[in-house]
Amino acid sequence: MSIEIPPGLTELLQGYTVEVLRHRPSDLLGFAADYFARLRDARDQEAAGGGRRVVSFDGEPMQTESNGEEEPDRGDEDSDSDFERESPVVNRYNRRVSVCAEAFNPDEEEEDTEQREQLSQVLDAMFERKVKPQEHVIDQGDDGDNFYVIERGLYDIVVAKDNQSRCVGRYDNHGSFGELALMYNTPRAATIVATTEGALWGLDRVTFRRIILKNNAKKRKTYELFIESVPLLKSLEASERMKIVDVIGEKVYQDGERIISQGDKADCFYIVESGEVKILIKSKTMTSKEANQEVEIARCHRGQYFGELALVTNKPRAASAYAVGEVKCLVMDVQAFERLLGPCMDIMKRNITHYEEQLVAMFGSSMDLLDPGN
Ligand code: 1OR
Ligand code: 1OR
Repeated sequence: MSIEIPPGLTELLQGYTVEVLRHRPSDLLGFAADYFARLRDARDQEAAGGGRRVVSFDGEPMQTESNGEEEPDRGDEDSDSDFERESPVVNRYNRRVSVCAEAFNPDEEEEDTEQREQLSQVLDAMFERKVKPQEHVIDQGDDGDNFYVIERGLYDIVVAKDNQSRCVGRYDNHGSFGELALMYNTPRAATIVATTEGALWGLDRVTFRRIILKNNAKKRKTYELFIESVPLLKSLEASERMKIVDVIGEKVYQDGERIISQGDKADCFYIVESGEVKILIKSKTMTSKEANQEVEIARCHRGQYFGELALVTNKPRAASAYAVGEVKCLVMDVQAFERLLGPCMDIMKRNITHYEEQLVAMFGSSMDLLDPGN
């Protein structure tokens, strides 16, 4: 999601913040009201062609756009009386506040440049493909030519086994497919059929391999040790864990950010890489006043997983998940979850039974978390 920051906002807030840090007023709100009122007065005065004060909030001299002259320093110490007397200067030429305290890191810079280059290579190579209902985008058993990202449309995933074709899943207007044959040099593992009119973005095999395989190698280095340490994944073979590394993505959440919303449709599974995630639930059995209040029911830490319940039961999310502090999660889509985590299903189901026991203990037996009505 991108949010457009109005021009001037950063400078405005920076200016205010700096003055607060300088004066450390006890009444923040009063200080803010006064500061911004003075700022506005000064602006209006300037607009009316009046002389501009060239002193900062605390009386320090500074350059202005119009005259470049400095007012003599009156030697005043910082004090709230300055704050009362002086108008803040309204211009973008205020003393610059350093906003970037981070040290310059040439490795990161290089990586950024590389990522931008890769992205532009991918964008250059991508082509649009329109599809009609019943069109096969991929046929199981074929050699892999392209990888596809869904722009829109519904697509069934059909797998033939023992002479029987079975629809094992579906993409609903987002996601991507066709990576397996290209990554592992294997025949197409499934047939993908459009069930509506749709549009896809394709990427050719050569570009896909050049970029994705390189990134996969990097991902293996980054996540291999962590993935080996995740208790849920202990029962997998080393090669199966590697495939998990190939498909995972990383998402970062800020303190308080919602990761999962109770009642939403589910399409991915999470493993906590760092930070803490709290799980909150709204009980429907409570009175209407209380019904919207969330109760914390669990916390997940590094190496623990969440978001499996809705995928296993094929129901909406049973609870909400929020970041506590900054959180990094590894995320896997439902198709990869079903394809790769089959061997861990018993462990997850056993833990789901524990949720039910807890639920009964917390809310009484009248509420069934796994009932779709809830
Ligand atoms: P591909 O290049 O093999 C078919 O071409 C694509 O279907 C495949 O890459 C995946 O992107 C996508 N098993 C195999 N392939 C799947 C599956 C899948 N789901 C999506 N694809 N599943 C296991 C079926 C036994 C998961 C079903 C939800
Ligand atoms: P999900 O896909 O339903 C919310 O999305 C996630 O919260 C859920 O998967 C679980 O991974 C996670 N009851 C239900 N969901 C829980 C629970 C839980 N704990 C974690 N999640 N209980 C807590 C048991 C200690 C029982 C409810 C009182």
